[in-house]
Amino acid sequence: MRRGLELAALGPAVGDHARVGAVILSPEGDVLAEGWHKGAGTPHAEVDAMAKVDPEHLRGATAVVTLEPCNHTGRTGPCAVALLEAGVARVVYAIDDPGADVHGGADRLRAAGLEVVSGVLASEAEAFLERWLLSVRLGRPWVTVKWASSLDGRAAAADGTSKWITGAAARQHVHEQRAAHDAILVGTGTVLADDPSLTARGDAGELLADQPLAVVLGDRAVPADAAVRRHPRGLVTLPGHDLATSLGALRGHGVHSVFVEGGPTVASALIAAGLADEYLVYVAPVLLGGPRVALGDLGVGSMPARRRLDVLSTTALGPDLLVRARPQHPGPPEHPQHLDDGATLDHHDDGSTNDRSTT
Ligand code: AOF
Ligand code: ZN
Repeated sequence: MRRGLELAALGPAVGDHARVGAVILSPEGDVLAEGWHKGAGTPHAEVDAMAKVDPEHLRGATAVVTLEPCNHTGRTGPCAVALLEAGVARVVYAIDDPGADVHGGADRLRAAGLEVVSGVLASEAEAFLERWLLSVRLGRPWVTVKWASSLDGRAAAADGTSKWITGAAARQHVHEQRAAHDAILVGTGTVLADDPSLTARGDAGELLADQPLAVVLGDRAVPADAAVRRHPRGLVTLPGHDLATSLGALRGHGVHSVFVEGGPTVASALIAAGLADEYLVYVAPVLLGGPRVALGDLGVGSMPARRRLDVLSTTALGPDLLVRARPQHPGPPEHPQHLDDGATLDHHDDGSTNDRSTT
């Protein structure tokens, strides 16, 4: 299974597909073949692996797969049937397929008399596929919110200029993150103020191989001559005010992960709605002061309602610092509290309360 996860990682990191790996073993435990899924419309991992084995050697073999074999006819046929017809005796997989139309492969195989084992390296497989799994389970893409700010949390100087707060290393890191998501999203305010191209570029300004889809959120029109209209992957505009619905609409474009690059209005609205899954904050050793803060109102009226994050890593990028963090409690706040609530106590998951207002 560990090898299966390595194979899965050979598949494209972005795109409308799950990255899956498979290893076929003989009854004696020898590796007969390896396979992995290479992107939407190509053979699934177990079928890719089986195609490399002489059919007579598949009889009685074991298939080790990082995701439950599918049970549906999508862009390819059901893997459960392919395994059955090949005469495979045993299937070992890591995690269940969360897809409503796709799952059920394990039950089908068991019903046909195969030995089926699930849950092997499940937490590793879950972590490896976390963006795709969240997207299928919640019906909206994984959302990474990024901003760059001064040490005092400002995203621009008083006149609105923000080029550049962070240095070249941080900005290059941002471009790599753009390429590692299916889409890049900004609000119409950012399009009108900055005219961004929303492409992923290398050191010399060249386009990287993976380009995120450009997405603009908001009701104001994107000007006809806006740079984003010349985006190599094309532009999707999302009007309307229901953020979850707007994000959900991106699934129809094959988007499982979104990189949100501003501005403060869009980022704050997504965070306030509990729709931010990860934060990438690039902090520069400069002070800007003034009114142009990186985030606006999050509905945090008083300390008990503060959004707690876990820091996953801090990385020096030249003179700047990248903080990668995630919400401690994903989703919208259960009990939003405002200043006029008069509440001063923290509520913990275990039901206990204590005053932590000074921490
Ligand atoms: C597997 N093995 O290697 C992968 C699976 O449109 P399709 O036919 O490519 O089906 C896509 C769905 O199949 C995808 O959403 C996920 O649920 C599953 N992916 N299943 O048995 C694989 N990549
Ligand atoms: Zn399949």
